[in-house]
Amino acid sequence: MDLRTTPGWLPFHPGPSVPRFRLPPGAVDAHCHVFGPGAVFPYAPGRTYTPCDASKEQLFALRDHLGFSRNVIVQATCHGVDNRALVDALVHSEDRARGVAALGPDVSEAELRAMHAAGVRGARFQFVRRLGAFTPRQLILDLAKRIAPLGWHVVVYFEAADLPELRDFLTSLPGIVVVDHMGLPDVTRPADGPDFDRFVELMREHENIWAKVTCPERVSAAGPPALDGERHPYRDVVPFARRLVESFADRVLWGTDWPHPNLKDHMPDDGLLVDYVRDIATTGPLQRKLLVDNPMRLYWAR
Ligand code: 0GY
Repeated sequence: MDLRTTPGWLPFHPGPSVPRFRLPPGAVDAHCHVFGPGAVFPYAPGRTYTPCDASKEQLFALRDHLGFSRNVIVQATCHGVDNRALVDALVHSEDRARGVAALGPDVSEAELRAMHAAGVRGARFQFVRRLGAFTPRQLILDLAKRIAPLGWHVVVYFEAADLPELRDFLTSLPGIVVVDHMGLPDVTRPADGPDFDRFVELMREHENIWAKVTCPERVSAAGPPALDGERHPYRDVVPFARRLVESFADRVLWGTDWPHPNLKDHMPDDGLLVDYVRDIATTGPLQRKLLVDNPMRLYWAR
């Protein structure tokens, strides 16, 4: 297999700083990935990008460096519906990682049960055009019904402009539905304006919908954070994440998104990203819910 990365690929930060924010004991990095290594776990033939390898050992070292206790590893599209790299990371995590898999139409009950035993607790479906074909909606509904008895939830990844069209479908899904990266809001619009209100209303009206208040580095319109020593990065994204954390304290999750696939203009310092959490969850109780209680309830209690 050709393992050359996509042209212009930015490798993850080689030496993340030590965060100034001390994470609460038991904190979970609830959104991160493993890539390959491609020589062992080949990337999917139909992928839209080839990343640099990002191994489980590197992920677990980052976990320890940043002060997290656990990871939730999310299947990225470059591995398609071949979840072997994910499952390998889970079974070598000493029960310190759970997973979100990608499922195809042919997945068997035995495969679902084996993934559950390894630590998978959710299935992810993406609606972001640049990442390739979408799973047909009827198939997602069928799969959502099949995974519900295992106590799994559905994770969806879409862009804010597509929410009006997706809304009826999303609200028809059974069980908990977790939205990646706050539904990728346009942060050049106001956090209390009609666009983001749409997302907030979706969560207000549907108590089964959760949000990951993740990925300021992807959502920010301001570009790389200034290295001013204050360590308050991605200020333009803060009001969006903070609004969700304060409105839905029991239904929000946070994670690094390491190794940050497909970023174009800069690669974040993961230590600085952890400091970002202080600005979106500003009290100890909110921080504990976001980083410990919510992910533990969703991923380790079932
Ligand atoms: C992308 C690619 C993927 C996902 C993420 O933030 C993410 O979870 O980056 C993917 O699944 O391939 O460019 O957003």
